[in-house]
Amino acid sequence: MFQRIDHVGIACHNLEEKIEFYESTFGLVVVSREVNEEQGVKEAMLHVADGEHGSSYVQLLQPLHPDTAVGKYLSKRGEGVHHIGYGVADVAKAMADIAGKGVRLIDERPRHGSMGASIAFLHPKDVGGVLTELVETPRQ
Ligand code: V0V
Ligand code: CO
Repeated sequence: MFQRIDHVGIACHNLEEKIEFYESTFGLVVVSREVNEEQGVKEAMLHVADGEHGSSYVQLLQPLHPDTAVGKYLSKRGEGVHHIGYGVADVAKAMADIAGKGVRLIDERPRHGSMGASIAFLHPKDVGGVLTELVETPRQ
């Protein structure tokens, strides 16, 4: 069902500082920056690797407001890994298949994600405490 790890989402207080850290420490390169009002985040994608089934990234996330998914996470748990995004060929099909196995979907329909992707989240309480995102990248 999963083709690759598309990205690891990391919550932070200061996006610019974290980008600078990842660039200078690991040599990663920012390939996209977006504000996503619906998700309540300002985010940057840093390219890690390319593979047969697509690319993988680190996604740095700064909340737009305290009362957002990432804002609440930061106040409860502090900075760190927030979610894992898996690449899928067909997000709607993956959502239906996974829901059929009894895992709660946070999203009833796919949402707009970074770099034109269609995304959907699975509830962390049904995935062993891991917020899990399905990512369908746009066709080239
Ligand atoms: C919350 N919980 C988590 C969690 N966030 N557990 C693991 N990982 C996380 N990231 C736990 C939290 O500790 C609570 O457990 C429980 O879930 C309820 O949390 P809450 O603080 O009361 O918050 P809720 O219920 O209002 O919201 C939690 C959910 C929310 C997961 C439903 O964060 C959500 O809808 N997330 C999906 C959207 C999102 O994260 N967007 C930002 C990334 P206890 O304390 O009760 O045990 S946007 C993105 O990735 C984009 C755009 C992209 O990739 O392109
Ligand atoms: Co994400």
